[in-house]
Amino acid sequence: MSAKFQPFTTEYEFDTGKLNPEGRVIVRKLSHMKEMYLDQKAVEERVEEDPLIYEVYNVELPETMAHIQHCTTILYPGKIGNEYFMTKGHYHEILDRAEIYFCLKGKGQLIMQTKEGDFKKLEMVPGTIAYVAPEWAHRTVNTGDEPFIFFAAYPGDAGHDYGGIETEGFVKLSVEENGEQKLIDNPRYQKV
Ligand code: S6P
Ligand code: ZN
Repeated sequence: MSAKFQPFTTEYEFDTGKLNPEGRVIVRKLSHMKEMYLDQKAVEERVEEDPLIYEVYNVELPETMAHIQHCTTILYPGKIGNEYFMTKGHYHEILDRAEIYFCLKGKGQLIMQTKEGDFKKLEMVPGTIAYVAPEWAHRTVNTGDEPFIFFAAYPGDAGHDYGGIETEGFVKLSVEENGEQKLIDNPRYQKV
């Protein structure tokens, strides 16, 4: 048999959004991202319960440019204070690596920003394919009342840079006000 990396398939489970085999699973609860929500009083009230915010099911592949990483994210519905459940968000460690998101279930937003402070929001519903262009940090937000599930594919060597986002946050926050979804300026955002 050839020494080449062998082709293979992974099964997407339509009812749960998980992969089979599950691969490398990342589980993020509120306690893993406490500082990222604006309303720190609401965080303190919920942190003992420690709600599950999202899970990522990653097909395991070498982290080299030759490969295409792919995974599903299941982002659960809920809010901390009036801020919707969201992913941490990141730049790619190699900044100019792009990514494709394909929404499979539920509804949400893909919010993005550049290091220069540009901001962009895309609405995602089942069937939406979103292109995260090179150099844009990306975070997803569940604005619905069921799990928001999407598939992602990106270059194998992209890596994840959470550092900047953890300290500066995103330009805008996605919140519910009087039963309506709104984007508000993030008072903690500081352009680096
Ligand atoms: C990876 C891709 C997604 C996210 C996942 C969780 O480049 O963008 O798979 O990793 O949605 O988000 P985060 O910001 O916690 O990695
Ligand atoms: Zn990414």
